[in-house]
Amino acid sequence: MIMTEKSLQSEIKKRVLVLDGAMGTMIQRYNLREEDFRGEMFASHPGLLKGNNDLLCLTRPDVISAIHRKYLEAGADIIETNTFSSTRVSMADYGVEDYVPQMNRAAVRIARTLADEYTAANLSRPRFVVGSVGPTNKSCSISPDIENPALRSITFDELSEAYYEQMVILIEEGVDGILIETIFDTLNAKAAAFAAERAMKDVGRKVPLMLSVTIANSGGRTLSGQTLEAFCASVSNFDIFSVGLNCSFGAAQMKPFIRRLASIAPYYISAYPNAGLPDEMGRYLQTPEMMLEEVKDLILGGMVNIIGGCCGTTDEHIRKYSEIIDQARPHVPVAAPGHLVLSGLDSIDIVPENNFINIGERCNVAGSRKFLRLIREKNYDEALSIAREQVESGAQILDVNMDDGMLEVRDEMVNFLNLVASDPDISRVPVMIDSSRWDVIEAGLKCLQGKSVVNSISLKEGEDEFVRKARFIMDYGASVVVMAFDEKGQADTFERKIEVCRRAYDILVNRVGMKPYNIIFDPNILAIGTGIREHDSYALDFIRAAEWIHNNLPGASISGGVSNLSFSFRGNNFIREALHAVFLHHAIMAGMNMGIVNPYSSVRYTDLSERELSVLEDFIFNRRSDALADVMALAGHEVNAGNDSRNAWRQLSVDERLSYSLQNGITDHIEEDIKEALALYPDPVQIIEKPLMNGMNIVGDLFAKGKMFLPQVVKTARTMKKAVNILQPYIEQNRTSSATSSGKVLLATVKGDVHDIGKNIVSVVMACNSFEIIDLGVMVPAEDIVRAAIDNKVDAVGLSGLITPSLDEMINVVSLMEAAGLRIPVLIGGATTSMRHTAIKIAPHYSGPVVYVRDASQNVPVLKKLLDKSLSEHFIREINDEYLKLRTNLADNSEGVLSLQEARKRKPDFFS
Ligand code: THG
Repeated sequence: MIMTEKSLQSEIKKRVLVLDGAMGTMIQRYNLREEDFRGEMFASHPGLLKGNNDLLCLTRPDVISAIHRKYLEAGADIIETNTFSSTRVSMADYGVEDYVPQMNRAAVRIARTLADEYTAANLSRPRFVVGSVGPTNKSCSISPDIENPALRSITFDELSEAYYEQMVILIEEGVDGILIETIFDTLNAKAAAFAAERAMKDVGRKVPLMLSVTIANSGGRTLSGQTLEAFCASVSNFDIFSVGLNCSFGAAQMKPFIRRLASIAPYYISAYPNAGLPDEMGRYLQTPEMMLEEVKDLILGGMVNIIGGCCGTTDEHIRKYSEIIDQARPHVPVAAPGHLVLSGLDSIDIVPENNFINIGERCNVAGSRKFLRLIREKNYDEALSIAREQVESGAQILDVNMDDGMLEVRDEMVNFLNLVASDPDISRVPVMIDSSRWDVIEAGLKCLQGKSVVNSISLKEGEDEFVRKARFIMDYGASVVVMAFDEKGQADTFERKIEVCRRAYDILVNRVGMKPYNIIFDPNILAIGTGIREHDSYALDFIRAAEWIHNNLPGASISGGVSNLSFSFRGNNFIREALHAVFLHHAIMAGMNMGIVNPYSSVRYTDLSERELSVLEDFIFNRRSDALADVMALAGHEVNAGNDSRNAWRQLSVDERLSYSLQNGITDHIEEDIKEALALYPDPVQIIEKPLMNGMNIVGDLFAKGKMFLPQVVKTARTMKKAVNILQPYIEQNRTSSATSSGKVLLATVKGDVHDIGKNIVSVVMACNSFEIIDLGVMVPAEDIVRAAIDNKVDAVGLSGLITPSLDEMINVVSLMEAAGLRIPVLIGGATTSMRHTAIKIAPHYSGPVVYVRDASQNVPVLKKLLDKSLSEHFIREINDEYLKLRTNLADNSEGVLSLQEARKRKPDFFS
């Protein structure tokens, strides 16, 4: 193996490097058949292997090698190994997971040989190989089941283990970098980056770590809902070489996001856009000339260091870049932020000198009787409402604590954090994992895609334990609350507090290598007014310690549990809140910049009278021994809870309220509102079809415009589900004896696609109209759909898909239905589907009716017409005429799809 002395690190300083284009687009051009994918190696492998592009490294290495060569010939400085899906997790779909090591090994060798050949031919122009690592088909932070938002199809550890297996081989075989790409879920990316760092350490060879995110819509968030700022905060612990964007957009649409990323991310910047936006057929039509026009700005504008191509790009596209690459101005990475940035879905800057940060204290089983009761009763909906209300009331971070002897603490933590993650109104803020149990903290860190806070560690069990935990927290990219505790116990006096904090700071910064801004000191807020004389100076000692830390331990934050201060005044909320307000006023002036607080507190410092202030300040500063008595005398004030504008929408009409709940995913009032609506609508189905669908349609529009992001949409769908569940008994009652089935319908999201929100709504609406629904779920292979359609003797099949590859898969499904002799109607729906694509690409492969359905509300009328003998003939003729018109407008319908005749020939064995 030729080892180029020149490394990615040194070359990138000199020029903008060209990354290759898409592998998939190029493979398609070979029109490979099932036999090509199988080769001799998998000749007798059960199940289809066509489409498993990575397998070609083993079965058609000549094809992969030829494609790499084309890109190198076209001027690519960096080629990617054909290993995007070469993990155990993704390969399990095809039953070839045990070949993962072999596949990765072969893939690197093919690419390495070629890159070295080109390097040897021109030593001044070294070529590099980066190991491609995709997101897999599973998500660590998005639930696969709409009814169970806490469910995950894979855990952080499982995924990270699978990545590790792949990466060890990539690194051993000599890649020049690891490219974690098409990141749609930051927790998946963290699992990958974590595995990469471990693999580099174990193999003993460090290579640049490159990340590339894919943005889900024009709102500029990832599919899992994070902003680019939030993403950068989440991965800031890793030693990253470059970060960038790929897929999802053409260069023109990508540009503003690249500019934003380049202005915040302290790394080299990469961009590899698609060949424009896909058309209704899912095709990328930008010619190399057109693409160059759009990419020009990125290359010449000083915005990137690495430029390449994603879906739809070929060697011709990449070749075009070389025309202008010599004039390129490489991006100069910005400086890393010198302060703490935490994130949930959004990011939050924590600058000790700036604003005070409120941390909500109420999701704590030890700090709220109500929260404890809800968790004990497993009433998670209402427990989540507590989280949501705190965020609405101004909590910027959420403290979550499940430490209770009667609870399965770790399970409850994981479950609750997963629930929080599925609610975008809550998960936009970072989480503070609060537990005295280390295993709970470890488990919690593996659930959160954002940059979180661990609460807490201390020197209680000595330095070794402290260092071990601190290292772990650093590896997982969190910041940490350090309590002023040591081997001798809790630091209660000023002197003890600063002694412990100084020592902890020294160990963390100088020995562990933690950035000072990741440290949040908590010098213990302890209760005053207990009647014990030694306690009287606790507030003052905290304030003095805060001032000392602020002046002597630069960069660190200072926090504390504010409500502890007033434990002695339990039962008198006015005194408690007034005491907190005055204490915070002074502590913040001294340097405290965060606090675990009750966000509902309504007493403000400025609301207090002079008399109240002087009494409370005397008490807090321990100025006179009789202050406590005066504080007690302040009792009797009424706290004005204040009915804020948050609930103004409750004044609207019941239709508007239902629609509002739907749009905002609020389930709290659904039950009462539906009860009210039932009195107004004679037929309960109409409540679904009118106010609820109305809300859903608004959601659909906002999503399409990029004004809502996926987790929000999932939440609204969940609300719909809940509403429908409440209505179900009324609907059934209403139907009584006339409850004959309108027909049996099979629904499925096709293979390769995990989206099911639309399908679930369709299912609900159809079920409400007396259709019997068999829902096969998501990622359903064509064979399973056909088999289930036959076994269940269904009257129609509905296929759903959100992403572009689903379009091809739908063709595959109807072809297989044709081969199996089925002629029942097929409904086509989902975000990327269109009437044109249905008419031109899908319908020709099936002799039965194939009907494009625009939205969820259309399925029932369409299906009623299709299944009604007196209407169907006319309706089908109408549709066929329309489709024929569309087809004759576009002669080209031959590329890469099976003809009807071919489809009939393709009878898989299980039909016989
Ligand atoms: N430092 C750090 N973490 C902490 C604390 C701290 N976590 C827990 C706690 N202390 C901070 N959280 C709370 C939460 C609630 C209350 C006090 C501190 C509280 N609860 C009411 C009570 O007990 O009277 C409960 C009333 C009810 O049941 O609703 O006061 O110091 N790092």
